[in-house]
Amino acid sequence: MTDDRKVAELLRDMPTNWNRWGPDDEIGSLNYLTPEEVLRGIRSVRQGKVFTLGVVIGSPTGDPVWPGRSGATKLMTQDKGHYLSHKLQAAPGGLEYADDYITMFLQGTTQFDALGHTWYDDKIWNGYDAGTTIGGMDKASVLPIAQHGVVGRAVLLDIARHRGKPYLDRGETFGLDDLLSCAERQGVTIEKHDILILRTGWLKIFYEQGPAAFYGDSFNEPGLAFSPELVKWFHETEIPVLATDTIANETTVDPESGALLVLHNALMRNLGVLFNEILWLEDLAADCAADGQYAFLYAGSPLKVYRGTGAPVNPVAVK
Ligand code: UVW
Repeated sequence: MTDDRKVAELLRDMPTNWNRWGPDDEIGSLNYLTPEEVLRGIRSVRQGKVFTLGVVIGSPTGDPVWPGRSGATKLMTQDKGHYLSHKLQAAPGGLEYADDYITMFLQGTTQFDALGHTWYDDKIWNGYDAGTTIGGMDKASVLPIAQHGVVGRAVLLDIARHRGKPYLDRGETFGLDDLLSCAERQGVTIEKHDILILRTGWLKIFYEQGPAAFYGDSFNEPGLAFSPELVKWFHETEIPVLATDTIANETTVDPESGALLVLHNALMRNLGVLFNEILWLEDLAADCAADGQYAFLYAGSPLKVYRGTGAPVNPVAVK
């Protein structure tokens, strides 16, 4: 079998949600998050504690990004120096101001992938032709997700803590059994339509040990690994969103087949599950371990980028 057939073969008998919400759908499993589901999320709020889950953009530390992308560049177009060195006149009343701009990969920070972001067999989410991605995504871009907003009950599964380590190792994988045993140990029930947030601890390596330790000789993130049972469970549990503290939400290379990012296709392309990536989960996870509350309200929406393949977000968790 040629390499480019591997994913198609692996996923041949796997479920899809194509056409479940009609031939024009562009938000996939976000359809599960109805007003009733938002209220279910609100009912999970117990203490009023707020956690923001976005990473800092454009700091001197740099930004953790998928290989081939680069971190944000942030530049001042005007600051105090302009008034000092160019003898600019302050506006009437004494006003001076600072301005800046940023160039960045739209997926170069905490972000949502558009549903059409990855594909195989020339078809993206809902069966749209992959040609619709040329020159900007005509179909299943990040914009419809941004217009809808993402709000619901979320459950954090702290896989690293469950395995008794500060972070998972390079390429370390876990599967459905681990999700279920972790939930049981944490005393939390994963309910239908829950937003699933998985902590591996992996992002800490970038910030605590630096990019060289994070990328290593060959980039291979830890994370969920494909199995038919896992995909069927996502389908049956009708999970709308998968969020993690890794760049790609799944182990980079599937250990069984050697294929790249299989779950991007099995879950995102085929089931319409939204991928929210590169979350900062350390503070939230420490708090959940301390008070035992692993279910909470999640609210986030990517920026409204026209025809974008993804867009930054700073999600908020309210416990
Ligand atoms: C790729 O774009 C390959 O991955 P991600 O969705 O994690 O950004």
